Amino acid sequence: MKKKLDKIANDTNNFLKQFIKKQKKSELIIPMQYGLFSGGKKIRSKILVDVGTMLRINYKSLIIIGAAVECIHSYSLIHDDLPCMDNDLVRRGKPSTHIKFGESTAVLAGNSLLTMAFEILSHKFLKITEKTKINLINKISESSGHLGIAGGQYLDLNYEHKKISKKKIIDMEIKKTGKLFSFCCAAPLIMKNKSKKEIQKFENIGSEIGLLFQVADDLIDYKGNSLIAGKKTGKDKKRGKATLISLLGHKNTIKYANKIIFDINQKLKKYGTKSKNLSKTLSYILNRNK
Ligand code: GRG
Repeated sequence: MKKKLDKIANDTNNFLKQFIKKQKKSELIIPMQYGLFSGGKKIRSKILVDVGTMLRINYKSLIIIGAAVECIHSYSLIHDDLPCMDNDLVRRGKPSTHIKFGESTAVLAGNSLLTMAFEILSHKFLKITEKTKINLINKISESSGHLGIAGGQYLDLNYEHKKISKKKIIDMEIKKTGKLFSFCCAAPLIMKNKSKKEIQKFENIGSEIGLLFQVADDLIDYKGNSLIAGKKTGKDKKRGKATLISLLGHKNTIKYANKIIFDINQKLKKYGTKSKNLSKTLSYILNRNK
């Protein structure tokens, strides 16, 4: 599993390096590269490759689409660390982008990574029909905006120091983290022109994977080692973040996470051995320590 993930990370980084190299230079390239290449796991690309391989989509296209996803993901991390958001000084074991380059540069580098995702998806080297490109861009935009990452982040900040119901916490975590995973699960079906119903089914699986990922992230914050995690831990409690751990406790949250895995695996059963890689990725997500 780790070997496959590292290969995907490597291929994605190589693609992005080449893509940036072919562009005209600008002052923002260095902070953008800092946000992109400072050691992210590329787990979203792995999910995309797992689902895409189930549908026999060629690896190269999956890496290109994953690269666009990773641009949006890196953008969200740069902005998440800003003083007006979670105010984090360290990310992936290194100074956050705004600590290294200043706040305004970090905002602009983040924005440029967002738009780079659309440059990648609309580029001619992605050998899919124009219609499919538009459908992918439509879905990834929806996942990133007020109904997705940005909206979820708004709720996350708004819920601090408040008593929030389980339903609302789950909705917030699915938006903030789950929607990008939904895109990764839906993209291969969009590429294969599957029905709306089938696409929705995989979007729902993606939301559950994202929720699992966020719960695992909260568990790392609760009990993890900051040196291994590459970021400060124990922050959620201090900031009064509304998490499932704060509501259900540590033990019940682990049970809840295992139940998510069980439910997803039930849904994947009908795909037989083709879904084996995706199932393995789920266990990795829960058991990771960074
Ligand atoms: C990006 C559209 C957009 C808006 C910005 C700041 C913000 C609004 C959203 C923040 C969302 C956020 C940071 C959610 C947390 C998701 C999460 C658990 C990130 C950690 O992901 P990993 O562990 O990171 O995959 P690596 O370092 O491995 O890449």
